[in-house]
Amino acid sequence: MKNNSRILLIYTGGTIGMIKDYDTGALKAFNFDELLQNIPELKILEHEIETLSFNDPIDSSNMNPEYWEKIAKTINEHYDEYDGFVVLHGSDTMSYTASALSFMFENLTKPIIFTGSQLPIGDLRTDAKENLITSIQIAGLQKNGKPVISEVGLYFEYKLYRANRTTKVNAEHFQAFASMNHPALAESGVYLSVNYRSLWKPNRKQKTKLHTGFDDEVLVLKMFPGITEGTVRYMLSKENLKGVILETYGSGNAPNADWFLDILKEKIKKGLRVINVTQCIGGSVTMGQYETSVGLKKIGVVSGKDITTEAAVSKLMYLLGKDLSPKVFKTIYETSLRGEMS
Ligand code: ASN
Repeated sequence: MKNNSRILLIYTGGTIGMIKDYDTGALKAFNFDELLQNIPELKILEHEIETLSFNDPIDSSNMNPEYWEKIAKTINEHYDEYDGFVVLHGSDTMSYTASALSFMFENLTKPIIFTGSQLPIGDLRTDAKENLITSIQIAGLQKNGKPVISEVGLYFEYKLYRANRTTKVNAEHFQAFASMNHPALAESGVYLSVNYRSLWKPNRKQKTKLHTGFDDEVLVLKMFPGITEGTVRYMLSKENLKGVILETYGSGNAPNADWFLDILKEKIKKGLRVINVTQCIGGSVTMGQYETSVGLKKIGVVSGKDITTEAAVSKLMYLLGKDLSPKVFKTIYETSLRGEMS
């Protein structure tokens, strides 16, 4: 018997729908209809599934904010017609896109589940079928007539995560993603077990609102021992640069040499927004814990707390698009908007 969940399956590209190009031997995106023919199981699922494919499926390395907006607008246009959305996406930049969508949708009341695979769906050993079928089931989960998941999730290899907490951590393992600072939202075994306590609680009285107009004048500056004054100055002097994710060591530490702090101070004074995010995949920035982060705090660097770099980039683009004063920007950035920080 069919239950009432209607799911829109959106195909953007990625390994899941790729096939080998016999000339070059490389994997390239292929047609969505062929992809669907490889999953006859879709027809026997209890949910009603409709599909929509982007005209030119892409490897997710070619993703960008314009494309994020396309995905978000597609979902927004069909928001009232479906109970849940599943987005098929390459795994390489899935955490970035899914994080971006989490910021684009304020007061989301339905699931948007991102998934993909490490092996194409046509491959005998593929992980694509389980990822896709369980993602659809998760998107269709209802309790008391309401969706169980009301946030942007990422499902991969038996685990559903809050998307803006994830990072791709392995290029070969089927378990390609990790969420170090937030527990899995659900686990799939013989039963689908939902971790209700870790879910985002939506405010269903508020209307869902789509935010677009991200500002991409940003860069990620990863600290490494030996980085020179010239390099830092050159990067931060880029014309029109508005925001920087400073990937620091450990709990938010960076060189406390005068030249380094002086450049940052000068740029922050001129309006550059600088966010401190740790290079570690788990744990949090705590500015002031070590002498090597006291200076950053003093000059007005914003704390990314335990946000991932992926979520930090899209949160920065999102808030830069809002034209906020430096003070308001700092307060909002340091607040968890969609469960992206603890
Ligand atoms: N290169 C692929 C992509 O991100 C990787 C994958 O999907 N596993 O599109």
